Amino acid sequence: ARAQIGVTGLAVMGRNLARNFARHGYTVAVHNRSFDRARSLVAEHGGEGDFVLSESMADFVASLERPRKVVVMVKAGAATDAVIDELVPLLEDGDIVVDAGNAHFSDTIRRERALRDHGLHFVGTGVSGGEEGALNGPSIMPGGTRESYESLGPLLEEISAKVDGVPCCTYVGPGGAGHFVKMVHNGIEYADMQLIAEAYDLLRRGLGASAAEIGEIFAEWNRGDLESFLIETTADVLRHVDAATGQAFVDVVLDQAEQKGTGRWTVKNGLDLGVPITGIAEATFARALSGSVPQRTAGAGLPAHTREWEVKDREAFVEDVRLALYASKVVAYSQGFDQIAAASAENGWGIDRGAMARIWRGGCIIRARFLDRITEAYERDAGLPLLLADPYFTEAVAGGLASWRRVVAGAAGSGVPVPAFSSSLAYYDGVRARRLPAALVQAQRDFFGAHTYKRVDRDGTFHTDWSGDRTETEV
Ligand code: NBP
Repeated sequence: ARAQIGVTGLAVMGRNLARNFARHGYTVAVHNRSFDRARSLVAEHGGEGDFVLSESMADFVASLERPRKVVVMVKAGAATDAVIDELVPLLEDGDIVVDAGNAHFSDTIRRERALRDHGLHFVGTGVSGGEEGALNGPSIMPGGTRESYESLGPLLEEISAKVDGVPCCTYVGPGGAGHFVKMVHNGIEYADMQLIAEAYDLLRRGLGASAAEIGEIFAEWNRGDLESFLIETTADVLRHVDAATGQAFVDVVLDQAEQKGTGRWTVKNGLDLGVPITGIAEATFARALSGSVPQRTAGAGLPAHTREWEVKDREAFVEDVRLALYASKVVAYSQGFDQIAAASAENGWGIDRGAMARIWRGGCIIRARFLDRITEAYERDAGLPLLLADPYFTEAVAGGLASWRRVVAGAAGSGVPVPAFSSSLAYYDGVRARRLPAALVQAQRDFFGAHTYKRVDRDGTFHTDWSGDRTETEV
């Protein structure tokens, strides 16, 4: 046994993770169900480091130093269970199985319990950054036992992305915590992308600007608070010209966004936890609307009753959109971090939200300058109930409020759909309201369902006899 780490599942992701380990000087055992993939990895990249090639799972396991560390990087779902079932009888007490695929956290909770009964550590790990990240440094979100992190963590930190020399990998929490955080990361990514798309649409319709011109605006934005991978790639995509037609590339792409499902998972979980993640939900539904072809066909040409968007000062308008984008983005992140806090409390995961923002600064799709500000906010107050209430963010959003309101009102008046911008503003106004019309909703619930209500002026739970003499009783 001489390999320090093993990777089984050598499609794009596993292959690149294995190469990443090898390039960092580790001896890497490699295995794949169909041997060809394993053989070609070593044939093509064997020179990058020290690989131990095995055809059978038994040889692969035997080639690993103890405690064995096996990274499973196969298709999420049944394939992961199949590989685990094959691995378990070959492993020994204290060995570590790392599922680096995109598992749903509930599967991870189930698998972690099952492997614990076998004396094994199961580490459900979020890995973000796609192919490129896997090879050159992803953001890594490992769950499982703290004990497993002691031997596994240093290897994962070594191959992760680094920002200011700090690894984009840290222990997240027990059980399904790692995959949960990865799920919310993806949900936030949905929100971020939708907000950027809305900003683009506003600029396009408000200014009548070309895609390339808007690309320049995004490139400029990338030099300020909005600096991020997604803004940078947006600038790049918008300036790209389609070779076949000579048109702006974005103009020849069909306007129907697809999804692999992690946004949906995040929204479902938000509903289960009762956490209003409206930014992520609007983004997920916006993709669904874009793909609702029969509805869009039937709806095209519905009356609009809009007015022309008169942009008098081009620069001021661009700045309004920028500030509205930033404020909406803060709301989406604030909501996502609430979701992490709620799940962490419910499952006893003890997740440090500031550390999550820190490990998202590099390697992953939502990497951004402003994540530093989030880490700082949770360092000031680890139990912060609302990111928007951190002094830095309160001030940052306040500075853009007038712009945000102008943009959302202007969009409504001229008929530009901005579900994520407007719902973020509605959330902001809701969360800062001292009194909400929920009082009426609760009164109605008591009226027709005898669901009772509480009063603002005294303790207790009450019901009014609505169908009788309307006397109030304490229940
Ligand atoms: P795929 O998701 O396409 O899975 C292909 C791999 O799964 C191959 O190695 C294949 O073996 C193996 N496999 C299958 Br399918 N069924 C199997 C079974 N019953 N037993 C053993 N092996 C089986 O690979 P990927 O795109 O590299 O992604 C790997 C994981 O990483 C997924 O969970 C994915 O969601 C996640 N992820 C992907 C990205 C990305 O950007 N692609 C990013 C982050 C996370 P074979 O070669 O013998 O068919």
